[in-house]
Amino acid sequence: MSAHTKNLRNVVTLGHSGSGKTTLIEAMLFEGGAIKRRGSIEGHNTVSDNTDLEHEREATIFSHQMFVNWRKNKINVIDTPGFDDFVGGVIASLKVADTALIVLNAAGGVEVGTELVWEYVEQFETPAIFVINQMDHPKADFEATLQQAKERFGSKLVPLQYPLNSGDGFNRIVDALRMVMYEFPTEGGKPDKKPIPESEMARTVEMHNALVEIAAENEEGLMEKYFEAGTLSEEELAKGITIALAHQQFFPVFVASGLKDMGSGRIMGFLEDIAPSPADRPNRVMEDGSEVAYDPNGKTTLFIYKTSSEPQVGLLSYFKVISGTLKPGDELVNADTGETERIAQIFVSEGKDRTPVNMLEAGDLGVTVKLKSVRTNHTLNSRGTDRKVRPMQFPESRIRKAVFAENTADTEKLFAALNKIKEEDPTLILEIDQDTHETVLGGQGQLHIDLVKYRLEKEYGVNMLMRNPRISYRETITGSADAEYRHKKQSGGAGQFGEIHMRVENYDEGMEDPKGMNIRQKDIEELPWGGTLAFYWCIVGGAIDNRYIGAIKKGIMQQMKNGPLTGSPCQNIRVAVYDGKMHSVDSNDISFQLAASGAFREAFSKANPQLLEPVYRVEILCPDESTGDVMGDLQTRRAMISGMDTEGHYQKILADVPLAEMNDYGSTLRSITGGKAKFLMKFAEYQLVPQNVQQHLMKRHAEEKVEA
Ligand SMILES: Nc1nc2c(ncn2[C@@H]2O[C@H](COP(=O)(O)OP(=O)(O)OP(=O)(O)O)[C@@H](O)[C@H]2O)c(=O)[nH]1
Ligand SMILES: [Mg+2]
Repeated sequence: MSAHTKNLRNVVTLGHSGSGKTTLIEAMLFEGGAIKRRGSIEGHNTVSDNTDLEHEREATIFSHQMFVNWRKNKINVIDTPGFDDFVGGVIASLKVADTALIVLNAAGGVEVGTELVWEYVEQFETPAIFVINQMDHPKADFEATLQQAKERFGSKLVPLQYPLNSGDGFNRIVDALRMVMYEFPTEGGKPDKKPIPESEMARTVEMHNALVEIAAENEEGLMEKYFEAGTLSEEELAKGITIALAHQQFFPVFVASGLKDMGSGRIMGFLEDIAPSPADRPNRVMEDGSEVAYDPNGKTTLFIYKTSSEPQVGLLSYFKVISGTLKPGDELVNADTGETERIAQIFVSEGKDRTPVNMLEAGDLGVTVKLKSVRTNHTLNSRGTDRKVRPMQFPESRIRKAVFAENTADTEKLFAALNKIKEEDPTLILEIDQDTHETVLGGQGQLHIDLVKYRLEKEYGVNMLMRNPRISYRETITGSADAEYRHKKQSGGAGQFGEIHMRVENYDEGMEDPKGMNIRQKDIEELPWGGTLAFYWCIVGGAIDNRYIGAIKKGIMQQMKNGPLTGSPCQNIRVAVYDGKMHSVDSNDISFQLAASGAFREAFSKANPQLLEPVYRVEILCPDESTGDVMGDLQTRRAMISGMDTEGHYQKILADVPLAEMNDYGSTLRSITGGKAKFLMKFAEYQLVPQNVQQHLMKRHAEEKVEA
């Protein structure tokens, strides 16, 4: 259960939902002897999909860590959800995997889920192996799937195998690396190795030669030998393609049927012979740029890639040993919190089950319990080591809902439960919007949010309601205006007096200083809600004492927090205070604060105030045939299309879309493309709101003010 670094293979399965990842892993575990009988998706008894939620949906929702021994090697396998709403599991798994196993459905070709995971594989620079799976499916089409994959992923995709038959009777695979034909018994499992039929020889030799060329191209010494001898030995061939795979110069394509248990043994053999161990991967680059090798004799460092909680057990922390050899009882320091953690027990994970082990070498994956301060993305080090693994970045929310408890009395319970669920799921965001004061839950899609709601009810007994959240608008001005404002109060006791003359203008970074003013002080301030206040103090002849600057700025800021149009924060404004009056007895901070507020309000209102709305950069990937529908829908959302790119049979559309128009976009996109499109969104900037929308929002604000 423990293995040396060089005997480890860390594999992540990736691919469109339903391509057969979980089923294929089940076959691998069975062939490697990790399980005595193969479970199935419909039987709700696979090692990977082991939660009630997954049984109910018959799909993977969480990433799951398992392992299987294959000859001398330990293959750690992480299964990931193909459903895009759970992309967090894909990112976390790729972070610790050394090889990606990309599963394609031979009956479906390159589906959009595969497109998206490919982008992550490229980002992480993970060596990748493709499997054209479900060859037993009546509609399986190896050639068409391979063709699509080549068109999309490029010429580095090279088949190592092809099927001799497909559909119901599928049982024969020709292997061009080993130059053999595998013939499977009807029940699958261990194939007979047979000579390649004469009629297939020419094709297989051609494929074999293509592999020899890849090997030769990727190692200088081999190229010379290849030229001299016209071929390479088996060993040289293996060495060459090992290098090519490790450097993402070669993506081999395998053939399999996970359901019929055909082909998984050969894939594991390839993982053993050719795929990189952690020791063969480039050094890990830490946050400070330093490099750490997967060295079992180095100082111990762990990286936490996932946490989850289990009733009775508490928090489980899943990790990769980045360096050193971890043993039970080790004391490690959390580089993110400074807390010392004692690792009482270490386990290897087998889906739902765990087995304690007495050591894990660098590169291995494991799980531990009861750590106090540990969260996803944390690094733990042996004392005296100061490493921090670069944290994973997760995509921004693609759906946002204002949430509240059905019974107000449950509010505290709801948020405590949400915080717990969020701890296990870094793609879930829970925040109180500073402007709208709503509690907003952000996630990756409707299903993601629905599952949270479901868990709250089932596991925590609390009902959550949701609605589309209010948008945080901003206010600015497009013109320039002056105002003079006097604050004066003389009833009873001490009086108050302050008078301010100011000019407000729109502020643009890098603009020239205001003309005709005597600038005495200039403060460019980043506002807590985004944007800038450029404050110019241009008082001459001591009309207002310098000691009131603080109070005056405070007055301006108070007004800016609560803009005159809709009560939204103001931004990108330049204020020049150039004149005023003070009184030797009655002037004080509060007088000038109020005068500044008043002057700002007046000037702002005269300077052509405008509402700004958050605009998101949306990246959509959709099949060619749906492009028209997707564009048509975008037009109804006030979108500005900024780019289009062809990627295989897909179009990548870039558009800037106001957040107010993005409600439930995921569901709409799914319905207009039959679930064949994906999208990402990221805040871009605040932009002016069209006049009609501004009028509507101001009216709504005025009505709400009256109601309040
Ligand atoms: N005919 C056939 N069906 C398969 C094969 N592999 C999986 N299936 C079926 O396809 C469905 C989905 O299989 P899964 O293994 O759950 O696919 P997955 O890729 O793990 O799906 P997600 O977890 O949603 O990403 C199930 O009904 C399987 O029985 C195969 O090789 N041949
Ligand atoms: Mg699955």
